[in-house]
Amino acid sequence: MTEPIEKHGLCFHALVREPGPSIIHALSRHPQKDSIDFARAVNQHRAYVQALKRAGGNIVALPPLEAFPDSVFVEDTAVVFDQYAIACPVKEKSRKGEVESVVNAIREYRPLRSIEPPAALDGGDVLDTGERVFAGLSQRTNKEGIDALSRLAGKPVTPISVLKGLHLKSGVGFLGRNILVADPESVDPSLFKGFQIVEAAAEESYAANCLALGNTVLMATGYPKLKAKIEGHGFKTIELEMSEFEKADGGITCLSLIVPSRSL
Ligand code: CIR
Repeated sequence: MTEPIEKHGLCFHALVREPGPSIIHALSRHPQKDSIDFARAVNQHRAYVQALKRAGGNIVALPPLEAFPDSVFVEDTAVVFDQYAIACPVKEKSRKGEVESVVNAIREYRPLRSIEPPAALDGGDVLDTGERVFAGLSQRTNKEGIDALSRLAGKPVTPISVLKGLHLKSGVGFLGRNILVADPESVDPSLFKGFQIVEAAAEESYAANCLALGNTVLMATGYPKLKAKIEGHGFKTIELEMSEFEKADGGITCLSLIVPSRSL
């Protein structure tokens, strides 16, 4: 394995789930959804897990759930805050059955709360910047879901209309130090008051979904302009092949649930 980048050692758990062969049937509106390659997806997922390890993560690997084609996208099933985690009322019928096994694993690290339908909330719509949470009003998350999140979050929750893409985090990533990466076609950057915005160019919008772990940013490979901008802010980047997950409408953050820990 490549040497760890983060010198301070382990500082978070990362829940992941390797894709099963059924990933070829994942929900998607991507034009190439019918060419998802299972073997390539597994290899890309393994490289992703290695990157999480390099960034200092302790990997919690859940077994593949063949009955659930989208179950590799664990991020959508729960939201993890410092004091507790929330089991998400996911809207898509074919994904509801993913939630139980993820929250059973999270129970180990955080007490659990839940939000009930008709509220709908996917973890991919929850962007936690520490003091403030932004929540996407999207194809998957409704006003009731955001209201319920606001009651539980213990910090201000700002609704943001998602103009393009599946989830809020499809178009916005939080790097830390008050810096956001954003695709201005997916969200109105002026809504993120007080934040410095690193804009993704239109042809690089897919890479706006990136995952900052300390000073290391995991991002999709092949987006040189955004990579240079992120590195210009002092971050290290790890580029990852994401083609098979992109065809399934998923991005970098979708593949893990990060549970910060001080006790490791
Ligand atoms: C879905 O449509 O639910 C999956 N194919 C993709 C989920 C991506 N998750 C995310 O953006 N957080």
